[in-house]
Amino acid sequence: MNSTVDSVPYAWPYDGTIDLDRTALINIDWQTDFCGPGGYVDTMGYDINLTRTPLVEAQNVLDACRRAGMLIVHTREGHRPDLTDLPANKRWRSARMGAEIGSVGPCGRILTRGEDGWQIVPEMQPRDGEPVIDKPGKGSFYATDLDLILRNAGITHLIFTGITTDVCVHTTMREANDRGYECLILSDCTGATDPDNHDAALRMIEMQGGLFGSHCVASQLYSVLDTPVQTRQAVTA
Ligand code: C5J
Repeated sequence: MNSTVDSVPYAWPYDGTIDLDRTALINIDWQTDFCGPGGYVDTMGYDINLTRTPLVEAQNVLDACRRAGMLIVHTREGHRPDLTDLPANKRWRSARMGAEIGSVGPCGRILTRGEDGWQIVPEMQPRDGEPVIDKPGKGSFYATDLDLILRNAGITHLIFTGITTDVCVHTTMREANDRGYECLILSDCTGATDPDNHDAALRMIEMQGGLFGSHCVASQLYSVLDTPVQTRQAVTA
């Protein structure tokens, strides 16, 4: 079994050997609002196949990490039903896109806790015991107890799947990096509403010797987890 992942711009992790007891898988915002028909991203007019396609490999990674016994954490972006945690500028910008947060769309109130669109899609459903972090912002550390949960569990290394690459995944990776977590993003388990932004987000990570960590495709991780990987059919919207 390999002890490091063949990733860009350096073999991950920086400290030489993966310790699965200190490594968590973080699944960012696999919600209908970001990858399902009638959700927030769809209502804004973006192509949800871009955010839905990486679901297949993300599921494979989730299975493999569960079998490896790793801590699995899920996040959800969304706001309180009374919208008291929704900044006025975020609301205004969403309204400009015809998808005002808190207004009623095909999947219930957009990006609002408890609504259908806010739910994590069935493919990535959390299991009992896996922490779910509700966040009002793009970053998963801001205004949440994620850091406390990770530190209490002895976690020092993070592996990311999720959507979108350039927004919530990147923001969370940056927040984690500043807190000293060693981060790896799985490039085929993330997607953006613009393919160029996805590519650019990965390129940014490569700067300065690995600005926020490293990235690779999921198949590079499997040799480290050393568990059989299930193959799934592609998911289309
Ligand atoms: C966005 C996210 N793009 N989960 N949220 O608004 O990336």
